[in-house]
Amino acid sequence: MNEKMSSLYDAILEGDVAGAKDGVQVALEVGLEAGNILSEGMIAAMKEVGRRFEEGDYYVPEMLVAARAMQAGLALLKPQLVQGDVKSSGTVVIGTVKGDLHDIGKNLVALMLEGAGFEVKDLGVDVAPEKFIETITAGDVDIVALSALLTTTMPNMKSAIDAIEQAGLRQKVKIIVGGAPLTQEYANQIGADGYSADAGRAVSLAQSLLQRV
Ligand code: B1M
Repeated sequence: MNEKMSSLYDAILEGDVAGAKDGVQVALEVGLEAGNILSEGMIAAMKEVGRRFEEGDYYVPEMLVAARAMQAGLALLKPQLVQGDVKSSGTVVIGTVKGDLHDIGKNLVALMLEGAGFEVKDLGVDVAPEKFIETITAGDVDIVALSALLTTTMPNMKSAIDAIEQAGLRQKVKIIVGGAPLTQEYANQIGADGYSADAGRAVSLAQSLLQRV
């Protein structure tokens, strides 16, 4: 790994907010590409954090400070990530499903969608099905994007989809799902219209579902 990238990676791993900001700044200054900084320097570090947590080397507080450092770095990278000339239109309501507090991936998806021209209503984390229904009912929503990071909260995606169906709103919106434990097969099983493994692909998925590519 590039030396600049590796100090960014280490800063996130250590939960060093100032180091993560410096790391992003320096990586951009030396001309590294924003997408690479994100995937190799930052997302890779969060994967390592997860691995260390699984091994029992890290605990929740370490995950939390790493997440803070990641978010601080992301804020600096945001202007570079959202550059692009493809502009779409449409409104996406996004949220991490009930019971789940992970928001970094969801925030990235929201950021990329905004960068591609979508209007994004971000409902945050731990979002109950009723909140999605309320938002769809209140306005013009084209796409509902659901995020889940825990195997225990994945079923809450199905609950949200079922509730939208029961409220008679299913035909009004496309529903897309994503998050580390998800698969295309699971998305099919729960009746989603699409699945994407990462934020970039969430944009092309949204565009293709609205046929605005
Ligand atoms: Co948690 N956590 N966590 N955690 N955490 C995981 C997910 C875990 C895999 C760690 C591990 O064991 N290896 C594990 C889940 C295991 C499982 O379910 N099988 C886990 C656990 C167990 C827990 C707790 C239960 C721990 C505890 O309390 N004992 C607890 C649960 C709290 C809750 O939610 N109720 C918990 C808490 C936390 C923190 C709060 C400390 C913190 C989150 C802080 C925050 O988000 N603000 C945290 C963190 C940081 C992680 C890891 C280390 C990193 C997650 C992350 O931000 N990744 C994570 C380990 C891992 O993922 N390997 C872990 C970076 C991010 C960019 O990737 O979110 O995958 P990701 O998003 C990607 C794609 O998935 C996709 O695009 C994104 C960008 O490319 N995507 C979508 C995501 N959402 C999408 C939606 C779409 C499309 C694509 O819409 C269509």
